[in-house]
Amino acid sequence: GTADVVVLGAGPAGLVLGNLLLAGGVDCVVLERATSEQVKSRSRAGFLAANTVRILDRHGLAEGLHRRGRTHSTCEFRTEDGRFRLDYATLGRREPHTVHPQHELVTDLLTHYLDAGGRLHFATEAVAVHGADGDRPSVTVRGADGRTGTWQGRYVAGCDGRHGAARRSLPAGSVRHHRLDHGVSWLALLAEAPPSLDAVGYAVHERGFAGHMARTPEVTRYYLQCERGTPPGAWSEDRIWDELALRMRASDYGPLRRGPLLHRAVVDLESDVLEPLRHGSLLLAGDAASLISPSAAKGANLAVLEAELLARALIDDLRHGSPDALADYSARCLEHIWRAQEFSRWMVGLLHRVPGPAGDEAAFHDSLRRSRLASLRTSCSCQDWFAENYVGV
Ligand code: RFL
Repeated sequence: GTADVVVLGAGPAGLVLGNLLLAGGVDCVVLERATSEQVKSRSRAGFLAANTVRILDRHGLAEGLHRRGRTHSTCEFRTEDGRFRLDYATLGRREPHTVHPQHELVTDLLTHYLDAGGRLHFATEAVAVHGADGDRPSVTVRGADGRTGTWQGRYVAGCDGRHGAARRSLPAGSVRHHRLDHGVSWLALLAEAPPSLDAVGYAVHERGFAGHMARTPEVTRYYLQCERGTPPGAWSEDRIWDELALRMRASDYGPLRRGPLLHRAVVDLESDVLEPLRHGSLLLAGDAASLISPSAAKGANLAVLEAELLARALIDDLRHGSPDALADYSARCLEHIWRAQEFSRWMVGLLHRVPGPAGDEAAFHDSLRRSRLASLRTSCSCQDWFAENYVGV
C-alpha cells in the first residue's frame, strides 16, 4: 500500500501522531505488530503531566481522561530519617498529575482515530525500513499469517518502541546512540488491591527501594527493587507483600492493603537517547527516539509531546511545503528529552543505593543520598525545583 506518512506502532506516540495527521489532512496509515486486544490491555504508565493533558485537550483527545482520570498531587517519602510529604500542586508551576492508565489512554486514542476514518492494520509487523536516505522510503511488513508486503510513503515515523524496526533499520553510524544503565532493577507489580495511602509512596530502605502508585480505586502499582537478573516469578506473593511492608515501614505508618498480583515484570532501569532523531525520511518519536528509566514517569509524556511536534512539522511540510519545522524537529525534542533524562537520573540517585562503589565510597554515596533527601525535605526552593521537574515535560 501507500500513504504519505507510514506510522510504525500504535502506542501513545503513534496514535497521537496518527490522530493529528488525520485531523491535519495528511494521508497516513498506522502499522501495529500486536492485536487490537493486546494493545488495549498492556498495562504500563499511569501518570500524565499537565502539559500532556493540555496537548490532548488542544486536539480534542482528552475526553476519556477527563471522564475517568483523577488528579493527583501528593507524594510521600519514607526514609531512614522519617517521612515527609510534598503537595506538589502547591509548588513549582502548581500543576497536578492526572492518573489515567496508559492502556485506557491508548484505547481512547485508538477509538478516536478509527471513528475519524483513520487507517490502521493490527497484527502487521514492520520488518525493515528501506530507502530512508531518499524521498520514497518503504517498509516491508509481515502479517500474523507470515505473508509479507510493502508500504511506501514520503516519510516513515518510527513510533515502534525500543525494539522496533525503525531503530534496527538505521544504518550504522548514521545516528549517535547515547546509553546509560542505571544498574538498578525493579520488580513492577500490579495488585488487585485498593491503594494503601492517598499519595505516591517512595520508600528508601537499606534493603532497597519500594514504590506505591494508585492506578484506580481497585488497582495499585507497586515497585520493589530487586537484584539484576531476578526472574519475575522468583518471589512468592507472600514474600513480595512482606518485603513491601518492611520497606514501606508499614509497622510505623500503617499496613498495606494486600490483594492478588495481576501482573509482574522485571524492569532494568536503563536510558538511551538517539541523536539526531532523524535519518533522512525516517523520523523517530517516543521510546524509539529515547528510552527513559521509569523512575520519574516521563516516558509516555515525552512520547505525546514529541508526537505533537512531529505532527505539526509533517503537516507544515506535506500540506504547506514548508520544511523548517521538520528540520528543527530533532533539536526541539532533544531539549525536552535531555532535561527529562537529567531529572530521572536524579530520581534514581534519590531513591536507591546505586550499585557500584564499595566500602568507604559506598558509604559516602549513601550519605550524599540522605543529604539530597534532607534538602528536599527542608528547602523550599529545592521543593519548587522538584515539583517543576516532576510534573513537567
Ligand atoms: P510503546 O507504547 O511501546 O508503543 C510501541 C508500539 O509499537 C509496536 N511495535 C511494532 N509495530 C509494528 N512493527 C514493529 N516491528 C513493532 N515493534 C513494536 C508495539 O506493539 C507497540 O504497540 O511506545 P511509545 O508509543 O513510544 O510510548 C512510550 C510509552 O509506552 C513508555 O515510555 C511508557 O510506558 C513508560 N512508562 C511510564 N511513562 C510515563 O510517562 N508515566 C509512567 O507512570 C510510566 N510508568 C512506564 C511506566 C514503563 C514501564 N515499563 C513497562 C518499562 C511503568 C513501567 C513498568
